[in-house]
Amino acid sequence: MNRRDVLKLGGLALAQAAARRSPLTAQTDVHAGMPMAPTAPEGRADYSLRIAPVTVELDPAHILSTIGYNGTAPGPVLRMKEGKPVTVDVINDTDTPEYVHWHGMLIPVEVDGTEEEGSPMVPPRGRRRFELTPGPAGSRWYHSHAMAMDDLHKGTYTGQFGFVYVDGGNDSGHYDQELFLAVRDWEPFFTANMDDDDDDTHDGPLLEMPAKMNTEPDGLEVGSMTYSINDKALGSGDPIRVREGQRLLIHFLNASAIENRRIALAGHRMKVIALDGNPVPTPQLVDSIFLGAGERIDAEVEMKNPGIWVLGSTEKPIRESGLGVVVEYAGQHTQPQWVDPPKARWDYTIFGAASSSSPPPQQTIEMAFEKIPGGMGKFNLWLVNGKPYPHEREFVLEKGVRYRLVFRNRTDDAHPLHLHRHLWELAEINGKKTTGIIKDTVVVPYYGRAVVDFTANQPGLALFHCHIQQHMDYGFKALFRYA
Ligand SMILES: [Cu+2]
Repeated sequence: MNRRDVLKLGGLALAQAAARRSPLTAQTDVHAGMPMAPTAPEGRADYSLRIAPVTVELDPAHILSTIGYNGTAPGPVLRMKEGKPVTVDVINDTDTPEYVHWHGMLIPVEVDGTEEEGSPMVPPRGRRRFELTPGPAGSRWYHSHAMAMDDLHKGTYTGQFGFVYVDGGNDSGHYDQELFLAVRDWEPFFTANMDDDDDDTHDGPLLEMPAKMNTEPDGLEVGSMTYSINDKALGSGDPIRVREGQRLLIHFLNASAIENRRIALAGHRMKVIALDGNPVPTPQLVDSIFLGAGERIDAEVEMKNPGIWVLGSTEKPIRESGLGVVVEYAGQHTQPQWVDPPKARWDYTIFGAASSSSPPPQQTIEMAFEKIPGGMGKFNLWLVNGKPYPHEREFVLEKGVRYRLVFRNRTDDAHPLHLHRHLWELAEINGKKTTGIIKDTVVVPYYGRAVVDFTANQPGLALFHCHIQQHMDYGFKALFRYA
């Protein structure tokens, strides 16, 4: 038993005790009166997803048991046509209720797949048919939206994730290869001394640093033992085989429940063309990309540096624990090479437009985030505007109004914030203005500020939350509703 195992076991017992004391485990019942989809569908659906235990062989030394879709983790890449309605059967071969969320789609609460919004669950050992109209076009993804709390075998800690690519009919298609690469952490464990790998988000002013810091000791957080891209650890499985002169389109997804990540392809620069599946106004070549949990990036890569290279995490210990894949040019026989990319801070605003074509916001909603340190053996709690979930009637939208959300991050972590069933436009990151970047998730830098605008055009409940599962489960969420 190594040190990490000890931490894992000790932390688990302590964490379970903490969870029993947490007032946030109690859920409000929002199911009353919700329309339910038929549970015994007739005929074949366009897609079916079977939720069941799977084995994932990251490499011969790391064979994991988790829950996946259709016998694999990640699940299949689902391709759908924008605006063409589809049916999806979800079959739940587990003993707990499940929710399949379609991240980045503009769809009604009945199919959005969250307990908080009142979407119908897929019952244990049961099934449910969903009907949805995919959109907008671009790289979306599907994943479990079950609460996990202190159970590291539930929700996004499991292998229940996969890409869904919505074809808008105008993809250029001038690529020699199209790859879907999901970045993952595995074997989560509770830890009291978390390395903050995700704090590499800015060197700007710490606009939201509190004058008086809370110096209480932090509670337990979640770390990981092993990592992968899709279902393989670096060096295991097939390399990505390329030829000189090819152009690749890579769809990246950070499907981690736990961490934001920086990724690079040694020997190459990548041209970012879309963020969260939405084309950016100004594509840019970068040495590395930064993906908050839940975010996607589409990048073009020109293969013009023959060799055998590593595409993976820029952090050596993470890469060496599996987060990477070998990219091999035809006819090369060297060892895979890694080269650290130049240090650069991630800056969304370089992909923005020079001038705005959006209407100005009519109303502003302030959202300040705080962490209440849990102390030894317990979990931290997260507050939005000083209060825990559910913020019953705090965030009420009027249909048709354009809102500005001001995110004030008064914590020492970078949080990937996500609003369901809506897309927002980045307006400001740490005081730096931008326009034209459409996203569904944004990383608000530690002690920093992000400002986004969106038009309230999706009536129904909409869940807002941090995409780090533990943060969401312990208070970092709020429900938006329409008047
Ligand atoms: Cu968070």
